[in-house]
Amino acid sequence: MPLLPIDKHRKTGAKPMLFSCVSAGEAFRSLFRKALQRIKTIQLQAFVLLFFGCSEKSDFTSSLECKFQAKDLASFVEIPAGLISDRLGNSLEVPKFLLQKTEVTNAQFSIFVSETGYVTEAETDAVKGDASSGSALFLLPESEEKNSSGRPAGRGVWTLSTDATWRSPYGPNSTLEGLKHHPVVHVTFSDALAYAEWAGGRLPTEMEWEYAANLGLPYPNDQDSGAYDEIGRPIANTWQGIFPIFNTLDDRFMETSPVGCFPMDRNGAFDLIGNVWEWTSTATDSKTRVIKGGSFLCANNFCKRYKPIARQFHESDFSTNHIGFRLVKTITDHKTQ
Ligand SMILES: [Ca+2]
Ligand SMILES: [Ca+2]
Repeated sequence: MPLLPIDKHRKTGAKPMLFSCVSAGEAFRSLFRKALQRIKTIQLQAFVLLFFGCSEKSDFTSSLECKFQAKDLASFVEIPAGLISDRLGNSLEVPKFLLQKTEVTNAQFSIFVSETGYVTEAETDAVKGDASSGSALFLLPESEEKNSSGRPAGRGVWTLSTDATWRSPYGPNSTLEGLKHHPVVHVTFSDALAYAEWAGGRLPTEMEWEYAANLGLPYPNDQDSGAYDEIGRPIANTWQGIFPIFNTLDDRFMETSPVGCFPMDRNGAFDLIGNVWEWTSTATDSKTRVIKGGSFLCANNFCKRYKPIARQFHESDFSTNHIGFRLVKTITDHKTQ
């Protein structure tokens, strides 16, 4: 039996019928989530969710309305100077800098491409027809319906697709329709650098990103507080449920969400935590960079790397459908660069 009513709402705009563990109210959900997290095996978690925790739900939490406003696009917030501990435990001073409020969107990247003629690495690979090249695409678990793009559903696995590019984020025959304000994906580190140079910004260092994300947490001493509120409600786009088997969609979004749909952090920025991983300029070796923040695929049972302190290494020339980026700008006296 299919487990997921996949995101029909993306096409229709209608509120989705969700299978969600909230039927007895928020307090119950919090207790249920904690109990579920104590159950060690994925199979048993799935059994408990299916038979005790999930009910059909036609109305979604009204507190999670999209906060996106067009003026936030390409706008920045100032992050004050401060100290952070580096990986060796040394205190590192982070000068003040400007942080882009949102992840770079498809609309923004489209302007860059139209003005420069830039071709991303994934697109170049596709032209070459190299079977070993392409961009990584996560195939969603089987569902009753294919999503609006008609992309194939899988069993919650990764595949390599030469047809998955920033223009076709869901793979073959998909388009950017309805995704204008979603973060651009299928971009490599070089693609992000090219955009940054054109836009007059740069990519953050790992420490800058982590410092800003820590400052933005609702509770500075709680690394989970950027993803879930006090009673366990999602406040960032991650994966609720058992990854990669099914997603309860407590946060509404199976994949990327439009930027700014979750609460603003204490810096005035959006989606540092979750939605898409974000490239940083910090290299771990000649071929990899650090990415930060986790994505819509981060679940408590598998990946909790939505914590600001968490880090992931990723090949610089390899793109996926859950990695994007945002820009920062250096503040030098009264000038920015
Ligand atoms: Ca989600
Ligand atoms: Ca993010």
